[in-house]
Amino acid sequence: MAIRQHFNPRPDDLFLISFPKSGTTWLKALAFATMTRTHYPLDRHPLLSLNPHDVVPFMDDLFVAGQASKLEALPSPRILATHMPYFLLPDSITGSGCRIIYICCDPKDVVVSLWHFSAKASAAKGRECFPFDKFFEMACEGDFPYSPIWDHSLQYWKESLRRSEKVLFLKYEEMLEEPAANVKRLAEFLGCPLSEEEEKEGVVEEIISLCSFEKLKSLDANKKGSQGIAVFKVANASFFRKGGIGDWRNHASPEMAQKLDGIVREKLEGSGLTIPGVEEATAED
Ligand code: PAP
Repeated sequence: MAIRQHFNPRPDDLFLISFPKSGTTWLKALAFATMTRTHYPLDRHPLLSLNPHDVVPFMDDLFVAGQASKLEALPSPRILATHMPYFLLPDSITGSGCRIIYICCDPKDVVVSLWHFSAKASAAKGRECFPFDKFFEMACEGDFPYSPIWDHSLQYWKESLRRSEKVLFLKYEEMLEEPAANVKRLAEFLGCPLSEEEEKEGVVEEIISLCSFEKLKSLDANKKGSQGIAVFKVANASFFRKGGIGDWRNHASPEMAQKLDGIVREKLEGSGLTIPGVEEATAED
């Protein structure tokens, strides 16, 4: 992979990493808004006219598109994203001491979100989409790009325990529940903590509001246009489908949910990592 050989990290690079459909777009918006809050007034912020994926690029996409030089042209500190599992990250990144923020999400919701996303992409190419049950089964088998989901999260979890000052591990569900606490945590990790004055002025709430699902979904920049390269182009609007948690209940049977939860629980056992929404074992399990 070209990226493994040719990517040149800078010491102040920040990497936003996730399994696809785990809250990537939201994390990009929040990290970018938090980091640039003193550069732009939040009511005239670039996120009002650009999609979060425009302001925080996927570095692997740029390599695949032969546009790696765009990464070199970005001013420091760069915020870059990837879905790569930890073991595939270039050694130049893992050995560099660069900061990483990882976000995870209940795998059941991830599968639903990914299924809708894939269905749209298939429809756009005139192809048929996998039936949901089959797609769900593939997730249980770990038969997806970047999979298995649990291994992806577990590797970054372990790294966050080993190097907590460099790797911050976030959970989508906790961010929805306590956005203010998580924005403050993000700001501290980014080295730009919110001052008392900013807190009094309501900057935290402004960041949350600017990056909220409803706000971003309503913007022209996210209703129109697309992301990706050549045949892999996807509409910006498809990154703002439903938002929130628990949509798996509208797609998967309780038995399917129990199966995936069971696999995830077993794989995470003893690691200390728990994922909100992954149910505790019941007596029948
Ligand atoms: P990606 O990995 O392809 O970039 P990602 O952004 O992780 O996708 O999408 C995951 C979910 O985040 C989507 O869920 P859904 O399909 O169940 O609707 C998406 O709606 C949701 N999402 C996007 N933006 C936000 C936001 N600002 N706040 C909360 N959730 C969001």
